[in-house]
Amino acid sequence: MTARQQLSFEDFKKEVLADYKLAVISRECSILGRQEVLMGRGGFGIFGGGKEVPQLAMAKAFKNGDFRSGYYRDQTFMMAIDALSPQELFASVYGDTDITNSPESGGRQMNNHFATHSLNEDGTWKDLTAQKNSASDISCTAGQMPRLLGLAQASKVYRHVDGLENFTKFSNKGNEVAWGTIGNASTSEGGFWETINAAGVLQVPMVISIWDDEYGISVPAKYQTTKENISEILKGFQREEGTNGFEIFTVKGYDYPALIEVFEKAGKIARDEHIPIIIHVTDLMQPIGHSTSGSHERYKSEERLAYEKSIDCNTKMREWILNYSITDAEGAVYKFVANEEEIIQLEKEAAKEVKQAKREAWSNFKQPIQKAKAELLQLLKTIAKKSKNEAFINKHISDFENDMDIHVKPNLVYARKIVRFITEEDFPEKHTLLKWIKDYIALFKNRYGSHLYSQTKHAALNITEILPTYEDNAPEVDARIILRDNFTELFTKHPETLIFGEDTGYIGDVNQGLEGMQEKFGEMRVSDTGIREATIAGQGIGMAMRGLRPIAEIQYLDYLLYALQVLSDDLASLHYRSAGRQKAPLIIRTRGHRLEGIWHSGSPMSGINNFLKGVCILVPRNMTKAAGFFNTMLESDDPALIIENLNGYRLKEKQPNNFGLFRTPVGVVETLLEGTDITLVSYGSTLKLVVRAALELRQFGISCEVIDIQSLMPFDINHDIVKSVKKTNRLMVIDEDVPGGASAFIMNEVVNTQNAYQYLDSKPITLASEEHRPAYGTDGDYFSNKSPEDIFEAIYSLMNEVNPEKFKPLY
Ligand SMILES: Cc1ncc(C[n+]2csc(CCOP(=O)(O)OP(=O)(O)O)c2C)c(N)n1
Ligand SMILES: [Mg+2]
Repeated sequence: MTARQQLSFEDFKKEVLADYKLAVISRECSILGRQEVLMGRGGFGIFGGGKEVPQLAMAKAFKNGDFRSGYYRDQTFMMAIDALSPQELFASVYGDTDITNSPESGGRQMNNHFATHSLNEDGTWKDLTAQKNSASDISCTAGQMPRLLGLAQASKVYRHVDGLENFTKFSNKGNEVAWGTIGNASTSEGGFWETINAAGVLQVPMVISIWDDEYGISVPAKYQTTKENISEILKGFQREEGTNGFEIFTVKGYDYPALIEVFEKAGKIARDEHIPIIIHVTDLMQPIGHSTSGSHERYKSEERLAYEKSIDCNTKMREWILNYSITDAEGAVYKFVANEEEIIQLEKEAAKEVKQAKREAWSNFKQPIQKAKAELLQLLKTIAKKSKNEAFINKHISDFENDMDIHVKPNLVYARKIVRFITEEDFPEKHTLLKWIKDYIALFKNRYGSHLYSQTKHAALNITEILPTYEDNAPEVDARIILRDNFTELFTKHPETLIFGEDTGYIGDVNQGLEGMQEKFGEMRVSDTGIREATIAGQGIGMAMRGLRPIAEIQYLDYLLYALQVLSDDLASLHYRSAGRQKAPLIIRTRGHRLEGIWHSGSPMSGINNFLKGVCILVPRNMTKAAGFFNTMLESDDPALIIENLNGYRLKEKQPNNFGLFRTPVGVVETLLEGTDITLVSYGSTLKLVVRAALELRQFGISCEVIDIQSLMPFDINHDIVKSVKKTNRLMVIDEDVPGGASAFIMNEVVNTQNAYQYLDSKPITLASEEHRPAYGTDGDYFSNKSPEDIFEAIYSLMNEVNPEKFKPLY
């Protein structure tokens, strides 16, 4: 061996031993982490034991700028890319809410739901190309797949779209790979298959590793996977001469050198050629079972457990290290370790480091809680002495002192119980206590409650209104033209915008709101996709996480349900679950409400509203308003769902002359008609009917004030509706959702949150659709949704109750 070869052997040896040590550290974390939970120091624990070695290999191929989209088993990988320390792992088991201790979610997520920070504390982007990135994990099995597609697609966009040269914080010419990980059993989920097919079509730089331990909790492969072999059945996706498709590798999870080779190769193909890759990593196992919720001895046989032990990747790597020996031409022998003692030493060190990390994490978690408890006890004792209820207070103090529970909660429970005994007294310490409680609650409300929406100056609520302007002789045009011309302006102004969906590209959407745009902006920015709403949403989320401004089109509102899991579990929770350190300002464009038949007329707004807390839900009444929302949201860093009116594209609207500039404000209502007898509140397509009914009622002496909500979430932030009710003293909410749906939400906002109840002289009324789904055709609509006649009569009979002399019964 030459001196140089010797040196490189020394480097190699160092790397191998460092890798093994990390594998041991990671395993120790799993074992001790589980113990901590079983001792009551954490609510739940799930760990990455049994999957250490392949993750070391994945980390070697993972470069700055790359993204991981994975699941709870990946702690070794996260440690290997330096994005997780053992101490941080334990902090998240304890649920430490200090984000410096638990950077992955600041205590909001279960442990091992990893994330790196894409955003600085002030919400501005970090340089993602200068760090190794991980999207924030979600618990839903395979839920990480749809976004993986978008994370990978972003590289393709950055490589091929002109005008993105300045986006250097996000990409270096599209040389970034998105790495997915998924458990074998989770490949049974639809999201996995949809992603695989879409990635094969799109040809994006994505490497999916399947960690195969032949189980999904207690359910073995024979109930999960056809032929019990995922790479076998994926073979049809293998690319061939002249076709698109995947490269597929299979490798044993304990074979360290083979794993390194496969991951290097996969990374290179994906990075250079933008080809998606599947790596099926077999022969993995679970040394301590699935999670702390159970023990696998319950469902695995003795033989199975013994077999698993025999393929433990850490043990196998250890054996490989011990047995490794090469002899050079001169007969000199090279080994990683001289004897087993050396390796035992390394293992002892690793175990010691983990113990120390655990101790520090626990002390960091417990110290502020105990400090608060000590302060509080001192204060409570003084209060007890001064109070006439000393005996009662002392009982609580003594319970508090004996309570060994180390959480924030007991501090508040006892303090708040004691407040009840001093309501009639007044001394300085009482006020100190009241302030202490208020401040302590505020601190943790913020730690647990911040960042559902953006808190930056780009938050949707901070983007102010700009009205559309018109030439004197502005023509009335088909409303879809207004959308088209506005999108054209936006796409010219913002090279980072792209739009995609079913029939979105070549024909420019089913209603031609994008007519001619593909020709103008290219297939990469205005594109058709397969019929696959979940991954359309995922594409949008992933690309938005990498600095692009995607508009994902869901062809009809009713089909949003296919994407709802992704939008709810991933998009809506992203900013919140990462405690404001990741964002995906995705805009979802769709069209819905009243048209023709069960799946093209639905208005399932209550479901959407409830599932998408964290996303702006915008319901414009016409296309000028809709275009204004697109303009607003592109200035904002919040995500949004914009629902256009299906029956509005061919209606005439006056053509503005400030396309791309006028903005519809989020969270602000608009009064369309002023009136004095009743406030009518509605949104979307229904508004036209409400206005018609209101005008007809005018002829009969009933004066209606009509308010367009425009934005279901955030809702009427200026509380303008209650101002109207104060004047009219009557309220009716009209929509096309089911009874008790969005109308109940609106009623609660107005009557309860805005306190309109105190101004009401009549029962507040909701007028929604029938409970059954909207039936086909003109008459189906008439008997499913509320018509202007229904609205007229409902208001008229309310006025009949108020003044039966003036408003004689209709029937
Ligand atoms: C959509 C969904 N269904 C069920 C669960 C409950 N669950 C959590 S992990 C798991 C098994 C996953 O097995 P596998 O994908 O093989 O990963 P492993 O834990 O074996 O690494 C299940 C059923 C979940 N988290 N999400
Ligand atoms: Mg499994």
